[in-house]
Amino acid sequence: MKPVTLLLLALLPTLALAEPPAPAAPPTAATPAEVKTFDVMVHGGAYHPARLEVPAGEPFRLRFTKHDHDGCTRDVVLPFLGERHTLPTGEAVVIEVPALEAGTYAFTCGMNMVKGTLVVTKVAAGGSDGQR
Ligand SMILES: [Cu+2]
Repeated sequence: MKPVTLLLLALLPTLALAEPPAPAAPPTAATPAEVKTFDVMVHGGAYHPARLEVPAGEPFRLRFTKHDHDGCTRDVVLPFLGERHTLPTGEAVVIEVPALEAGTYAFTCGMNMVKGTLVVTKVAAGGSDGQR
């Protein structure tokens, strides 16, 4: 057997381990350093949920998955970020959101008809690894 073949065989288990795990589990408080992802489904011309509670002061991700086929919800607009994203049907679009101050932030469809709200709330005590 050639040394190259042996090297490839040796690498095989490593390659198998490199397979990323399926991102299925909901965010938990057990891993504070991890950036949380919040899912928003878009179907029936509405956001589900239309109101999300997210923690203040830490970056997070919004993951929009659109199932609608008509035009209304094609784009999602996030005025507080100054961003507009096109949502392809059946494909998750992840939007990185920087740490926000407590408050409510709106996101809408491209025509400002369908509305969603982010309720950004200060998280009470514990769990923060960013202490000085
Ligand atoms: Cu619309």
